[in-house]
Amino acid sequence: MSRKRLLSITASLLAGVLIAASACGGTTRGDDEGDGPTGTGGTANPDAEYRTGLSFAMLPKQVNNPYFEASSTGAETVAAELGGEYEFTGPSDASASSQVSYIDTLSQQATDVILLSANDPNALCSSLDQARSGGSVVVTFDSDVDPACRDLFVSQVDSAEVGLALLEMTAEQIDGTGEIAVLSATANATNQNAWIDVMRAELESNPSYADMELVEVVYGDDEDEKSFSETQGLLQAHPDLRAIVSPTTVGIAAAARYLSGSEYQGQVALTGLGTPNQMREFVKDGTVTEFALWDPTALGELAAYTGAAAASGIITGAEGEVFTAGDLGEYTVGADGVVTLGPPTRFNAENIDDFDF
Ligand code: RAM
Repeated sequence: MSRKRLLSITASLLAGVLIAASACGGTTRGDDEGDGPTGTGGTANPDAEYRTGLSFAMLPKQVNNPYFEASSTGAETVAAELGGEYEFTGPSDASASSQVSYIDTLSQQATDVILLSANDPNALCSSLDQARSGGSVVVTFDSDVDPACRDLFVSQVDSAEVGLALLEMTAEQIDGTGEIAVLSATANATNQNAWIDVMRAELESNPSYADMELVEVVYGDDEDEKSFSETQGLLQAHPDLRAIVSPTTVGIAAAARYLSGSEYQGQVALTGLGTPNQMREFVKDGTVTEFALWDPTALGELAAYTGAAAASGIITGAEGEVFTAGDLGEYTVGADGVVTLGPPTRFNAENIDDFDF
């Protein structure tokens, strides 16, 4: 029996007990702040208060990435608002094996809420299982694991929407014709792979893209230097390349730097997902016309609120549960424990100066 199924049976059995307890004047989970981590799996109490004093840790794909630093700022603000403790910790390379020991340490520290952007959908599962059985709530954000290995996933934008936006921007910049290539992050990244799958499916099925061909996907591993040299490699291998799509903030910034100093500037289009602060100079010098992203700070905030809501018993991760994430407003848990932030924003010469992240 899957863990989810077991939890939902346990939840139904507990429901009767809890209803009886509250009829007798029992307290909400939000009242007993002194408790250790609770994990999810009980019955949601939408009227419970957020617990204070929770310990939060954000474990990104890798540190030293402005995207995750922005998410961390958001999560830290929420932890402070809720009177909790906060830690940002993780490896300098975006690999799953490097993330394992960080999860194990957080598990030993009995961290209440672990916010994780995963470098692999399956490789972290046994460490995550251990953390959860010790009482930690595990919320993935940005890049998910197998849903059985976490409590909830805070998704930036629906994957299909990201894949479609990437193709749409590409088609607009090359008049829907010619060879395109993808410069991705790591080969196992759940988020980038989901977006690339959507792009491939759409290229095959949508007649508007019949004249565009995806000739290669390369991996810069979310490392600046590797992404830079993979860009060079793509341009050398495909003399007819019209566009590079890089669905990673590290990749697109490195590719832009390469293009801006090369003969390909203005000849080969570059689009994808980037932070306005890293991309501003390349929009201004004409290397890049348009790219997109969501607000990574708000993503970190929503992840922290989601984890706190689960650790406070406000939600359990079941579809349809509703909670309020501070000023971000009300969110509803979707299928498979997914909470979605919202649509991406496109950045170009007209609006890039309005953003600072
Ligand atoms: C990089 C990471 C992250 C991704 C963004 C768009 O910072 O790969 O996971 O969501 O790019």
